[in-house]
Amino acid sequence: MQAVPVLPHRIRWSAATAAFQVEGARAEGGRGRSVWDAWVDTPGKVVDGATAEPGPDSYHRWTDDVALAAGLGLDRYRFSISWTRVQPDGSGAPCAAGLDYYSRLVDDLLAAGVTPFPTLYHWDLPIPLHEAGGWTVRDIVGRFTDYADTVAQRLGDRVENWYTVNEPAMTTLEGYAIGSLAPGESLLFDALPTAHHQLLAHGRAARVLREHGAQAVGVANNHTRVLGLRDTAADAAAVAAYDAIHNRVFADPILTGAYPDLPGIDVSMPIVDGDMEVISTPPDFYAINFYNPTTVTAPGPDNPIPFEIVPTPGAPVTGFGDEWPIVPSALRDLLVGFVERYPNLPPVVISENGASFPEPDTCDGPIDDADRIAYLDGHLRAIGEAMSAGVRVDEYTVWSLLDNFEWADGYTQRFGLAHVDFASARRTPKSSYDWYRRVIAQNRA
Ligand code: GBH
Repeated sequence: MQAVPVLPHRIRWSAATAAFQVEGARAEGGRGRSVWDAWVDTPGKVVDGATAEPGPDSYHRWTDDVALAAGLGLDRYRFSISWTRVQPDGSGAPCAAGLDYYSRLVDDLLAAGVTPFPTLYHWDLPIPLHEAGGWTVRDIVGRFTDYADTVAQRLGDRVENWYTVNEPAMTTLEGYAIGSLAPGESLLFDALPTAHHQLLAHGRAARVLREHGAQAVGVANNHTRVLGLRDTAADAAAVAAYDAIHNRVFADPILTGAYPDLPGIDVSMPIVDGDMEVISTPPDFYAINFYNPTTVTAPGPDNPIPFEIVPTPGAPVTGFGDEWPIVPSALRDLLVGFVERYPNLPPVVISENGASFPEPDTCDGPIDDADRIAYLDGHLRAIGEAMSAGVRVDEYTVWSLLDNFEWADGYTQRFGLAHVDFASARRTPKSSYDWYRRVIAQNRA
């Protein structure tokens, strides 16, 4: 058996899920509907018409998830809270059953020795708020802050660490710019104000959470290392443009207090006096979801977009194909590049990292997911190299604790350390689960 990676310093170990992807039970407990309910109920939006129900059915089987987390020896478990379970219409009085569910989950995690690390918003925007303009309008900021306050009133006595918003870049780019994820808008660059409203919602919610005793609050930003296809000035310009729109729009405001220049993109952010101070309140940690690099090249002459995304030459790929090249060194380079770009970078939390590969729908025992182990092993070694080069990394999180509903890809992409038979919701640890358990134990030894 190959030795597991051992990092140069001790870090915390975690694994993640998100409410819509694991809970099922969409009509139970007084839960309201989100843009993702509308999306899965629209024919043709999700592969095989999957509706996220029952899925892993964590609304009923959360104790199985707690047992999986404890069995790994996790320090922390990252899960998300469904806004529509807590405030079914996105505002107003809380729904007791929703808050009770998360309160039990928190209690059971603590009893199992696992620290809860919830995310307030992992893409499930309540429908009434979407109809009022969603993340395109400033009103959402106050709604989100009120939601954060409602959750913190109930859980703040036991939860000290919070993620506010998951991957604002994906909501802006996939949700509002190109429409490959809910709510499915095609605003192109006019989607950029949704970035500002998400970051401001984070900043305001962070203040409220701290008033309720929170110790550490951050955004979980999705970042990619941007590579040029060719070594030309035109491709370097394409790299700068894509890096600005995917990475810097979401990182610079937090870490420098200003948006980057967006060459070739004609849009201004809806900034009101004081916003940037709220957004750039020094964060306790900087969370990064990392999956893959992105290779770009200069656009063709009639392309209004200043870059073109192309497959990464020579890279093996995950179950997503060319969209998802496997290049672990890109994570090292990204982390080292971040410290160079943002000298005041706080300790980094890797809030998601993982991969999907084709796996069977049913199994009689542990699936031998050697490809997932190789992916995680490579990325942990890349993190170790970044740490040795001076990057402070405090925590690492695998996406995902268990197979779940993979958004537009339904149940066709499995990311779990544990296999889920979606006909019975039975969980079966894969080889990678045992491997991750050994990684955690060895790194503590
Ligand atoms: C993260 O997104 C999410 O936080 C998490 O919920 C998700 O399950 C995980 O990573 C794996 O994807 O081509 O229309 O099918 C990372 C960004 C967003 C990239 C969805 C792939 C596919 C959209 N991912 N996207 S589509």
